[in-house]
Amino acid sequence: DEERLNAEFEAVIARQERIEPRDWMPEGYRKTLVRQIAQHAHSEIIGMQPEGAWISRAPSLRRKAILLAKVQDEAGHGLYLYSAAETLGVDRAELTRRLISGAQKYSSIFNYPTPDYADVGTIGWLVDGAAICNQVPLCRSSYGPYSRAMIRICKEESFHQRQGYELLLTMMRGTGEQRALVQDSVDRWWWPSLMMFGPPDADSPNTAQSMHWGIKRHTNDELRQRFVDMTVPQADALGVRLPDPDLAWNPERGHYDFGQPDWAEFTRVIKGDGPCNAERIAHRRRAHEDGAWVREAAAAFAARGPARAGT
Ligand code: FAQ
Repeated sequence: DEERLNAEFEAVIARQERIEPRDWMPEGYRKTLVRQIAQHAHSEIIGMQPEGAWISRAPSLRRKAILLAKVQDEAGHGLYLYSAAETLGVDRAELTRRLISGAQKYSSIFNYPTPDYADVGTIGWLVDGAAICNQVPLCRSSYGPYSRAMIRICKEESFHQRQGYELLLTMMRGTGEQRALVQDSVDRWWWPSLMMFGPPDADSPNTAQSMHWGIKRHTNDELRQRFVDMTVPQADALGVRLPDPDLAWNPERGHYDFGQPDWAEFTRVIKGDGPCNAERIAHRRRAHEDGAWVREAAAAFAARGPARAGT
């Protein structure tokens, strides 16, 4: 019977149709989706911290309003994604516990510090730029709730990317000191942005199976190349230098050649030993504990059930 169900599942995948929550699915497919969607949700929630730190110090009311809206969008993306994960039979509270205990990962990129306001612009330009590159193909992911969540998320991410680029353009039109801050920020974020796409294909244990299942549509290296090709002309227009001596147009390939990030650093960061891992998790844990009374009150209110209609 399982064989027949699996054959039906494989046929849906082969026809590029969607798997929905009530459809039969192999356990490995469910597990891979929970892992990827939860990691993605955690990234959005932890990703609020590096930029959130600048809300109270943004240089104008306009910049503060923009940043507040962006960070709020990220909270919304996290909630969307937790809801998508819940359709696979996992509990959101449990996912949060797994994040706080270190049992589940979040993107390496959010373990780097944001010492300058220019970092807000660079995160928008490079980090949201990389996120879009990675996530637009996920709008065609084989799992319905995930692919649909991605459509709205990508629209908002592309707005975030433009606001980051506009911020950097403004600073590049400013003083020499401002231009130097932008360059320094780009120097610090370039390599970590390339790491967002995951390890090289040869070292990526999940890519082949995830591509077969249509969860991922491109390999890590394909998307990293796409990001570099998209970003180099934007860097030229901005007037910043990307910190890679090997970066050069290759007319035969029709792509830019580029150097490799420090993969040993990547491994350290995803194992918990990056510059800000401890701080990010401690902050998330504190926020979770501080919010306990809100969850208790909400649960008590919900438990009153239909009676509350009369109140
Ligand atoms: N960081 O076999 P693969 C955002 C792990 S965007 C940490 O290649 P896979 C928006 C991987 O989980 C950022 N861990 O894995 C925003 C696996 O470990 P595991 C979030 C990483 O899944 C912008 C192991 O390494 N976006 O938040 C990373 O096939 C600005 C082996 O790797 C997404 O999550 C990494 N960079 O491919 C918010 C997109 N790379 O779980 C605020 C959806 C790999 O077996 C501000 N996810 N690992 O223990 C994906 O597309 C995929 O999961 C990849 C990894 C491509 C990230």
